[in-house]
Amino acid sequence: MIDAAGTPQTIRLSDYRPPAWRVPQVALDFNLGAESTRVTARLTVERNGKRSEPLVLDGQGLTLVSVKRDGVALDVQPVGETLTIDIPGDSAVIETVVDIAPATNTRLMGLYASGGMLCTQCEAEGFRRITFFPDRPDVLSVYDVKLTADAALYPVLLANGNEVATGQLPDGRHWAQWHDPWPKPSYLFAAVAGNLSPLRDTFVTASGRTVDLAIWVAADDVPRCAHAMAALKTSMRWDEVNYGREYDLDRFNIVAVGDFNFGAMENKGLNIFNSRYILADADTATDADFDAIAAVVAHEYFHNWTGNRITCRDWFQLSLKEGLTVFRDQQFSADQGSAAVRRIDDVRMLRAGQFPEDAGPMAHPIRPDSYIEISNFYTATIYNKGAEVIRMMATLLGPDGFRAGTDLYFDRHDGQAVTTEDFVRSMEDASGVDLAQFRNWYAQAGTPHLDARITHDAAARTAQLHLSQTLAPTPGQPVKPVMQLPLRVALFGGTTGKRLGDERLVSLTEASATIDFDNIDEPPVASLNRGFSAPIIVQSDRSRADLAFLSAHDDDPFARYEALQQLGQATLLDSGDDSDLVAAIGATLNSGLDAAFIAEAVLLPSEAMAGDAMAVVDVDGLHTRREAVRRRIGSDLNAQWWAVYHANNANRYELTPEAKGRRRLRNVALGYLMANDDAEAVATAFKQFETADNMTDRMAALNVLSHSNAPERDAALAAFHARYADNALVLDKWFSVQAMSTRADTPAAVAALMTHPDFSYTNPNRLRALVGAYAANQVRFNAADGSGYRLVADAVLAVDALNPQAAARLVSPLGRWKRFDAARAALMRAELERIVATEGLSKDVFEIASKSLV
Ligand code: 0A1
Ligand code: ZN
Repeated sequence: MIDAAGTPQTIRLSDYRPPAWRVPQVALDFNLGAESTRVTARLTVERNGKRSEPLVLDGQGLTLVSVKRDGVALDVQPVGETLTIDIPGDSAVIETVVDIAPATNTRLMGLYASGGMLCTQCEAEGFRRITFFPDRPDVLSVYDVKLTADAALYPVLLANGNEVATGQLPDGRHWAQWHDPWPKPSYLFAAVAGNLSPLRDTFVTASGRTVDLAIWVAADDVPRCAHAMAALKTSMRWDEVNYGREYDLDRFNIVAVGDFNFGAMENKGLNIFNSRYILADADTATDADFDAIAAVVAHEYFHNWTGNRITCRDWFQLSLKEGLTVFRDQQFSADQGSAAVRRIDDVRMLRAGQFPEDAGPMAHPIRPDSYIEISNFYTATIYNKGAEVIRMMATLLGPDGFRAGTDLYFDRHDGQAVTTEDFVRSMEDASGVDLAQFRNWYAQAGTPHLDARITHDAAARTAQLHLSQTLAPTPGQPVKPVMQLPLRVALFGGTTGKRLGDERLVSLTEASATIDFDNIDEPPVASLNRGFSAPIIVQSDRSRADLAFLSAHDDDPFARYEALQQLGQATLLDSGDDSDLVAAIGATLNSGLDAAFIAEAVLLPSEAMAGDAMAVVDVDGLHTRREAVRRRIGSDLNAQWWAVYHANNANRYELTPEAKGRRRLRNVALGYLMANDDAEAVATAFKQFETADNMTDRMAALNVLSHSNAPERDAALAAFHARYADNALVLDKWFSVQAMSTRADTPAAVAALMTHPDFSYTNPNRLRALVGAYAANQVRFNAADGSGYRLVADAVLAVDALNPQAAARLVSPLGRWKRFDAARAALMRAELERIVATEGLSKDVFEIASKSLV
């Protein structure tokens, strides 16, 4: 809502009130056309208790044709974005008729056109762009939906639930009628019309019901759906086994679309996906793409219970469904391959995406107190930190306690729209564990810091672990409470390398505490926050030698990885000798551990990660230093890297965890071999590029070449573009690899790519592939002349007029100005000010840009 002065209004959790009217039944009739669609909605409304307000319906961009109350025409008009209807009694049937224009809907919210089909996106507040409705998640309705469309243009007509009737009309149009028996909020409504072909399969549930599964795509893409289908079936079984949750409709449909603002959407019985999370084969998708597809398919499927059967009372509770569902998809992925490597990936994502958010101007708790535009709160905090909070509860309750907690949550709240508090109370009631202090995790923003020191009393044979925690102020939260931190810790003998006693779960509930260990006969080295048991930043007095020691001896794979990463981080931040790091990497290469693990461990922290640990990011110094360390690792261990490269060459392509791990390690080796840009390495990379039988190896070769000055670089880029000119998802990779190049000419190259015929402001994937990737290229986006900032701000303004959600996502890199030197900070602020001063700005962009200037 925009007030009279034109300032967007803040929505507050403290203002929540239950709806005045309920809508138990909805009948929607769509007369579909790309240019114009007529939507007739019949809402059965009932007064909620003694509430006296009129019925207030949300509507945005709708052309109102008529309104009836109990069959009688009313003379009412919308005011701003609401339509108010007086109802004398306690119930009524309200019928509205509106016209909408899918073809010109560039926001991709509501009903829109993509690649010749019509599809919907309603979360969070898109349903109001389809029809007048109380568009809030605590209004649950049973939907009957009739779709009528041209049979040649749109032979397939899909909506939520089960298909109940179909028919042909004499004018070449046809129709389908769908019924969803499960009451749902409007944000889970979906409809699709298109010329689509299915990949079909079936799944028999634990209680013996057969579910018809279908993934709908363009006919040519059907062969690329097999991996997604396999992931769907694995997810359905996994949720039965691990959470006792069975699917609850006769059909499960997935549709892939090329233009989509996010990753995918869990609409009841009709998931709609960004095609990048469905389509894959060896020639066009990397191993990482395959893994992401399985994770997103699982995520959306798991929402059927955590999100759909039990939904959110209001949008402040978003992490109720998202944090829990991310945790569930992380557990699922961990079960499909190496759990340790998945944990490393999850933590890397949290540190790269969420920690900076928690340290910046948009920092918010996983249950925010206020927002201007809810679309801006689909964040790494709500999703990934939300998942860490669930994980900590699982750690504190133990597997049986946690399962009892989720069982109780499903029993107690099935069919309801609830709060994060309801979830925590189920956990407490089922397990008897007191989570009073733990609830701070829902209300507090910011990443706790933990300081850990160890002392040893040789005479008494004891050790003491001294822990203290702090949480810095965040916007609107100057004073922070003490947090409860579940810490898995163990001690290792510095002489024998053996673990001293069992791992312990320490629950730190005070600002500081000392933990005593008995029977400690040798100087101990502490393994801290094992498995990343709490989403915090640990500072310790462990020496470089201690870290090298743990990188060789720790028996927790995450902690072992972490030790080498911290040694790498220390090396990037100091200018001193790095031979201990080189030796530790060499030892890890020889450790005999799983290839996928080694590949992650031996990589240096990114420039962004190292920058986050500095008081002021030294953009150029850090890049120079990191490149020097990489060259040293590449040359000192040259023979080992070549050996790894050759030893991990596969005869033929396979998609097993082992084969993926070997590809990963081999390509990490190639990266180190290329660090010195020597001719043999360049020739090897180019040969790999040309002869690879899969996208992982081809893309890895293109990636290492992209940073190089060798002529093979341009040849490879040209060949790649020619080969994949017809495949939008692969062309996205072609844009990204250039935007992420560390070459000094990247700013100019990105500026040129913005005018490439294949670039488009309207496709969110393409926009993210070029502009989003560039903004994550620390050394080149932060070019000292401010050209990177200007380019991104120009893109924000160009996109805002078309798609505010996509534009808003590009603003946050500029909001990090406090982390940079005064000259860069001034340049970034100037761009933010230019954005905020632009007339007609969306509230999406306004919220992030204005908060970033504070
Ligand atoms: N609930 C989806 C995320 C999502 C949110 C908004 C969207 O449209 C703008 C689309 C998807 C999920 O968690 O996957
Ligand atoms: Zn989700």
